[in-house]
Amino acid sequence: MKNIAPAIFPPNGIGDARPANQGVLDWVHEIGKLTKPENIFWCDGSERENEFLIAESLKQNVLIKLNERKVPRSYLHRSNPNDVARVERVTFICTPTKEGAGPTNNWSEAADTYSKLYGLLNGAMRGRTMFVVPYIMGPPDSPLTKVGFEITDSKYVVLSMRIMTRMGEIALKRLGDDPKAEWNRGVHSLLDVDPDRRFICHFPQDNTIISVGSGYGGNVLLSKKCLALRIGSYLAREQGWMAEHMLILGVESPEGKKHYVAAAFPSACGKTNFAMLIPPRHFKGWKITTVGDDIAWMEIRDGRLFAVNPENGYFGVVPGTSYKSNPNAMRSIEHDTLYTNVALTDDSDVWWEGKDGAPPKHAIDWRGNDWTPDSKEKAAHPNSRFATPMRNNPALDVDVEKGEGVPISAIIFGGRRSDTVPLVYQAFDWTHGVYLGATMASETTAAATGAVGQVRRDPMAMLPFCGYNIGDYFQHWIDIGKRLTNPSLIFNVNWFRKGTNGKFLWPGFGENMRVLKWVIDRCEGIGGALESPVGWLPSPHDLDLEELDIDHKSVADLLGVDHEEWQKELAEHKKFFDSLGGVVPDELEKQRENLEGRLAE
Ligand code: OXD
Ligand code: MN
Repeated sequence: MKNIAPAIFPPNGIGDARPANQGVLDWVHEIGKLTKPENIFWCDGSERENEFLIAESLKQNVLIKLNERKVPRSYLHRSNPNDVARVERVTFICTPTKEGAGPTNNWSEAADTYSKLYGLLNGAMRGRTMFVVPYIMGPPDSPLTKVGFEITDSKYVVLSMRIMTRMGEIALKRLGDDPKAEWNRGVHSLLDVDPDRRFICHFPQDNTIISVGSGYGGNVLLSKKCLALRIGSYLAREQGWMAEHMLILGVESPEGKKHYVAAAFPSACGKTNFAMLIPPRHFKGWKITTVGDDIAWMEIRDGRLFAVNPENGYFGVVPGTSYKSNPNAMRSIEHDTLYTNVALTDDSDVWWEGKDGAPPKHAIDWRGNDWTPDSKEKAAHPNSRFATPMRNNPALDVDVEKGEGVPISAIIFGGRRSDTVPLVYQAFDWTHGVYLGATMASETTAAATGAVGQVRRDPMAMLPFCGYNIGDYFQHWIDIGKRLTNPSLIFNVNWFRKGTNGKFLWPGFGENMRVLKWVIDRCEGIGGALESPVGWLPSPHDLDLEELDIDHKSVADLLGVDHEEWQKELAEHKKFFDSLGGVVPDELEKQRENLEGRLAE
């Protein structure tokens, strides 16, 4: 196998932070014996270690240094062109039985898969350095916080993990030396980045992840989708909490009254933009703050949901990000940022489609080829990414490190739908809200490989991330509701509805504040609404549309519930539930019948 990650040799004092926990030492020894690396590098997350790893990565062309004046302390990484997005086809939940993984996951039997993967890992790190990355997910003093270890042969992974998680000493401290303590085992090897030898496998019953053959973020930063969502959702059900694909934001009124909202949108549907929203001028004095942009871990306290963001950074989609679409994201990625697969300008700045200003006359595209505005290819890959520490975000919420989390007043589901689904509506109650989440659908994006723009059901935006049987996951949601005496209100939004001319009806971005304001009004018990077959709908007067350039017809179209479209939608709900082969809880089947009844009235 070609050695695409040659070993590095740290000076004394770097790479030797061996933990005291015997369970970890035994596991690292076992994986070392299997993968046969040149040496083992125990990461401590320090600045000195980071500088050393960056210097070595520059030497090995894993990173390109960007213009220090324009984007200080920032770097560009190019992944293999065959490896640019999450690959759901080769992502497996490896429970002992197929039923454990359920109808929506690829399943592969646990014991067989371990043997196959151990076969691939045998000698896989020869001539390479094996890095051991300790990290925690969650604020340091949260009861929800989990410890993970990722073994990897990729320097890019180590550098990214340092941004995306709280890495190093802090994890060793949290773990302590109890060999029976709970911690996640993650093994990653690039192998030779061959799509035919690429597998992302989860063993929830063993709290273990093995990912081989990829170097792309979502497949290899094992803290994120693999631990915080797939394994996390499994642990959450066992332990009575929730791990969700949700942003968390704070909304503060001019009077200083604050609510927190969690929102689940599928990948690349604007979670980062929503989490960093800047209200339009009309909403003077209102403030939006970010707790998280992708993942929420929630537990019940005093009959309410409280949420923490388990991550420490943002791994966001770059194209389309501009001072117009998301000024806070732009400020966040102006420095200390690790870019992947964007274009490089002649003065070592970064560029992507949708960035402010004119395109450069010449650049090097994401594959490393010359690019000009006349080129047919995109300069930046549509799924090119930034990894940036959350402390870079000017709108970071003050309570982001709070161990007990923030109370969630409202949960919002949403997807990309050109038709049928109104701009916003509210569920009648928690179980109806679970139905809205369970039947959510969205047009597919570039975040995963495969066709773009096809409507697929994506329950709670968790289709690619639920680590167990989706029927049990729905039931878990229903059961959580039964334990809540002060449940979050549940809403559905759709920023992407189009008019008959094929154009978006709603301006989106900062103007989404108008929808958020209605959500908050409903939480405060002051927002008006009309009862419709699909849920509580705002009338045009209930939304604050002042100083917005939008005509009556567009507003009516945005808020309309078209019976013919909804009959089709209902049939799709039934088709989806039926496709799950009998795992859908009766309470949700009943919700579907109720909707059918309301539409027939
Ligand atoms: C992500 C995704 O990277 O959902 O957040 O794909
Ligand atoms: Mn995501």
